[in-house]
Amino acid sequence: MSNERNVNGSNSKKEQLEQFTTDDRNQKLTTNQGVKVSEDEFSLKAGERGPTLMEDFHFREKMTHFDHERIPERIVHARGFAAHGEFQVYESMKEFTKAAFLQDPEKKTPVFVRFSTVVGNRGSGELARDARGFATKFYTDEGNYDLVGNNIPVFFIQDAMKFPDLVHALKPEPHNEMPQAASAHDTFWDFVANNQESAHMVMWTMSDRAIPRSYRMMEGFGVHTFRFINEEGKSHFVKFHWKPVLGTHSVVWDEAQKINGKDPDFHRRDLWEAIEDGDYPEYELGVQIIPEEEEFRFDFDILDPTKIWPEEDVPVKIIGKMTLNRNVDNVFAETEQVAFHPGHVVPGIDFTNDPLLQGRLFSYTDTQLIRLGGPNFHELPINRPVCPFHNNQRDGYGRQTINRGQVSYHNNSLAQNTPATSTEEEGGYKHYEEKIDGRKIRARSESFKDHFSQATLFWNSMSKPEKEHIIEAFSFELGKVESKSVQQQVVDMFANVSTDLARGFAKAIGAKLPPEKPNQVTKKSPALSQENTIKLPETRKVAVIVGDGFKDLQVNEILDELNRKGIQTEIVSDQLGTVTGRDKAELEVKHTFLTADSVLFDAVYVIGGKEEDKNFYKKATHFIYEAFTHYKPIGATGAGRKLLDAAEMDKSPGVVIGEDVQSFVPKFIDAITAHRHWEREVI
Ligand code: HDD
Repeated sequence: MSNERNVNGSNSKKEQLEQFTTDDRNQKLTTNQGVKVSEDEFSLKAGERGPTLMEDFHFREKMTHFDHERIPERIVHARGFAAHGEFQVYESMKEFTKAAFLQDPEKKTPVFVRFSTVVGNRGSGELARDARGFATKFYTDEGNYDLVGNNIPVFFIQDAMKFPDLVHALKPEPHNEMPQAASAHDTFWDFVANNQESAHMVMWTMSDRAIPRSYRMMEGFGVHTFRFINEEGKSHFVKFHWKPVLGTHSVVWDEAQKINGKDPDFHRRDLWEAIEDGDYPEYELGVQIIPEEEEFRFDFDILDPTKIWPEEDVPVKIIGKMTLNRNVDNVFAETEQVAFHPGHVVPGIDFTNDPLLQGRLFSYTDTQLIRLGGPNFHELPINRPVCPFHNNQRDGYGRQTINRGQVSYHNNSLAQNTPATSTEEEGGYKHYEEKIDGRKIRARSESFKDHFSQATLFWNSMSKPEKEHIIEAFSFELGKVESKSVQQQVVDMFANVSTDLARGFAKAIGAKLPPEKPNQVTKKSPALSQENTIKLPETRKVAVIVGDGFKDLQVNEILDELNRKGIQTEIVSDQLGTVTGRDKAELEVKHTFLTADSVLFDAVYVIGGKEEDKNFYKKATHFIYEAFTHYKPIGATGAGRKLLDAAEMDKSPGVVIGEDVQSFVPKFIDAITAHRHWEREVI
């Protein structure tokens, strides 16, 4: 494989991967030793009814390989899905960083992004209430840079020392391994109440952010404060953001739970299909930058990973765009074997003393050693840098590189002291020379001790429906907790955030209400509310409910208009095949009421069928009503209107009744663009 420095950018990773990619179609079946196989169904036996023979090398090889197919799943973020893409900076970031991939707007850097849930195992449902991992590997010309972030900008704990405790509390309880992929259980909430630094992140995980509509519609955050270092060696503090071009959107909790049953692969399917359809997911990269001199200007410690830098105080500068444009060829080889590490940095990006980040810098390589079975995981195709790599590391399980020569040490004279180190000017990584003067101490800075102000800031910034969702989420989660004491501890803890919040869920779980008192913090950050996000109709999925004998003459025109706007329409009926209208128009049915469900769509468009077809209308009504209770846009034309009248939905916000293309389509598109209609009264 080529080990030459890549100059032309965008496809360098693809080209590299192609050298390892094989297509077994139209090939002869062989053993792993390349011997052609004559028979692949019957083991070699002593007689037709006799025992299998040891000498059957084909059987033994096939079975042994199968027996060893599984590797340990990730201790966290086990359930994930990934795609390839590219990143391009909008303008040179030279002023702040010398990182080569952030200099040239013409340059495309290949990326590989893995999205994940945190808690559930590899086969768990994807709509769990949970943070989502958002890990990006940039294959830069100076080596791999990994931005290993989440869709929530803060973390549960302030020191990596507590990570094993957090994960033990969050994972299924050890005595009965329940519940799967859920934080709604005693040990998690016991951890929360007894580790109050978690307050801010818990606010996020109880919010709509924890049940995204799509990986394409969630933000990403590097969480920690990192450093940008420029050519002159000057350092700026930086936080990284990914902003989805489609805006940040969520589903509702009842819907999330149903999706987990109807389609546990909902998020991966959504990402996969979008890429297959050419609707490439896009995210803009944003940075918040604080000059070194301003480190202590804020009422929080910028090294504390439980704190955001409110965007209104430190604006997010948008500096580039990432486009995901290629699905993987093989999930195991790529998505499962990719190894991320926040310590994979390139010159121009450096760390800070955030104690959570510092601990992560140890953990990620360590976990790959067990998960990927040894120190050579960097040689796996997906993990290889696209630039050359040479050093004196040797051997180990699964070593693939054949290093020529007798020398594998430094310093040496036999190989003229090569591979040689590089000066900073030549691109050698030099750690930022921060002055450190301290005593060894196990302690936490006083400046990390305010656990509630930003939790209240988050609460204050929510819209009314978002606040209601948070109260419902706490009520659900604590309603599943058995210990009354833990329930009460959580109520008392969140009374420090807002007594409206704590009293709201205390009532629902029958706990003692804390006394009402005004919030300590009154500040809001509008950027935190999803109500203020970008709203676009593109790639939204509409279920079109139609039965045989439908009577809308303009159906095809309406569907065409919606499709022209990038809205996807899929016909749902009571049987597969085609449905025929009164005017003989035909529509191809994609799903039946059995194989599809309203929770899998963003909106419903009701055309209806023959009026006397009671069975069709019964199923259609259930479908539509469920979408209605999830605040989804609903449109109806022709006989479909009667269905909405009958269920008294017709006058509700987000319900669009139309006669013809001109009056119906624009209003329905607006309703779809709005995503959900929270002002709707749902009984
Ligand atoms: Fe972590 C995986 C994100 C704190 C230890 N982490 C992992 C992944 C993401 C994150 C996205 C999955 C990467 C992939 O798709 O392969 N982790 C975070 C964020 C954190 C965080 C945003 C806080 C800001 N993590 C954190 C701490 C530790 C770890 C404090 C331990 C000290 N994380 C791990 C790990 C994992 C991991 C055990 C499991 C699988 C892996 O690394 O490759 O090492």
